[in-house]
This record gives sequence, C-alpha cells and structure tokens, in this order.
Amino acid sequence: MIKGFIFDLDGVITDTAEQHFQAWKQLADEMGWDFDREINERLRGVSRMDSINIIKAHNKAEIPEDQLAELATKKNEYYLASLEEITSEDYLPGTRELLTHLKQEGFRVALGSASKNAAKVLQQLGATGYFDAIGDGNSVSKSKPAPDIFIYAAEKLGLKPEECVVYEDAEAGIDAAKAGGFHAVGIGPEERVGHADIRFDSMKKATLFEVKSHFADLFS
Ligand code: B16
Ligand code: MG
Repeated sequence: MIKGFIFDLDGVITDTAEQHFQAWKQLADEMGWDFDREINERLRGVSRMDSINIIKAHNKAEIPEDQLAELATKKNEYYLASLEEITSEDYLPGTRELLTHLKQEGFRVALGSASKNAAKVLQQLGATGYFDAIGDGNSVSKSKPAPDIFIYAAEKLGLKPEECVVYEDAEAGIDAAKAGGFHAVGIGPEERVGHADIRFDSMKKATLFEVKSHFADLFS
C-alpha cells in the first residue's frame, strides 16, 4: 500500500533550473567558457561537482581539482544570491495543491533532492511545513542515479520503498527511483522520463487523482 510521497525539488516543486543556468552562465563568462541552455539541460538533477565536471569536459578545460571546487563554490554564491528572489508565487503550477491534498489525506511527505540548498529553497517558497522529512545534497554521498537519496528519505518517513511514490523530472532521478524499488512518476517529455511507471507533461497534470487512478490497487 502507498503511504508516502517523495519529491525531487528542481523541476518538480519549483523551477530553479533558470537560477542555476544564470549562475553557471556568469561563471562561464568569467572563465571564457562556452555554456548554453543545451548544456544546462544536461545538468538537470546532477550534483554541483558533477555539473562543473560536465562543463569542464565540454570546454576541454584543464583545471586542477581544488580550483574546480573553488569555482563551483563561486557559482553557488551567485546561485544563493538569486534564491532571495524566490517567493510563494514560484511553486510549479499544481504543486501546492498536490502537497495540500497529500496532507489532507494523511500521506507522509519527504523531499529527495540533489541540491545542498534545498532547505533554503523550501523556506523561500514557504513550503517547509509540507515536509515530514528532508533528504538533500547533504544527506548522502552517492548522487542519482544511485537510489541512496530516496532510500534515505523513505527511512526518515519510516516507510519501505514499495510504500512510496517518487516524483522526478530528471532521467537519472527516474533511474534512481527504479533502482531503489520505488514507484516512479516522471514529470517531463517522453525522451527524458518515459521510463517512469507513469509520465505527465507537467506537475499540473500529475494530480493525486491521476496517480491514484494509475496505481489503483496500491491505494486503500
Ligand atoms: P546545488 P534537484 C538539482 O536539483 C538541480 O537540478 C541541479 O541542476 C543542481 O546542480 C543540483 O540540484 C545541485 O544543486 O548546487 O544547489 O547543491 O532536481 O535534485 O532538486
Ligand atoms: Mg529535478
């Protein structure tokens, strides 16, 4: 039986992809690196250090590991400054309604994000109160597609993976959910999250009603 829901942050609760893009772009411009929205798309759901390694490889840049970490910290400072502008207006459409329904129906709710800034983003949105547990980039060392972050979140909820539905917008996030034995809801296009148990184009369509209809025999 399904008792809990675990949500990714960027691309599911809110769209911080734009702020990540602007922060990486600022760093790339300073470094004289090539960086555009196409490369940014490859950073979806990917950890900060993995992200800078992707950008570095794309630019064939040779940078020692310690300097690379400093540059990632610099990007994070730009990103953190931009988070100040996030407000309760910035939920993805449908998300706040879904979180409200889940609370009303007594489901357990957790976050399972790769971001080390997840708590700050939830605070800016005013969303902290919806979550019984937070799993973020500080919680585990192995990032998606490893299932560790979702297993961590489920344990915090006191639930088994098969009792939880995971909402994810990234290819590696769906891989992680499936590897851990979770029920996976994909948010986004077929080519990205078509391997989820059920896929929706947007959060607006991924209502509790739709998910309950799909997994009908798993809800009491
Ligand atoms: P930070 P998610 C991910 O969020 C973003 O999609 C990804 O672009 C970012 O690099 C990653 O968080 C780490 O974020 O630099 O804040 O630790 O989709 O896993 O919620
Ligand atoms: Mg995401």
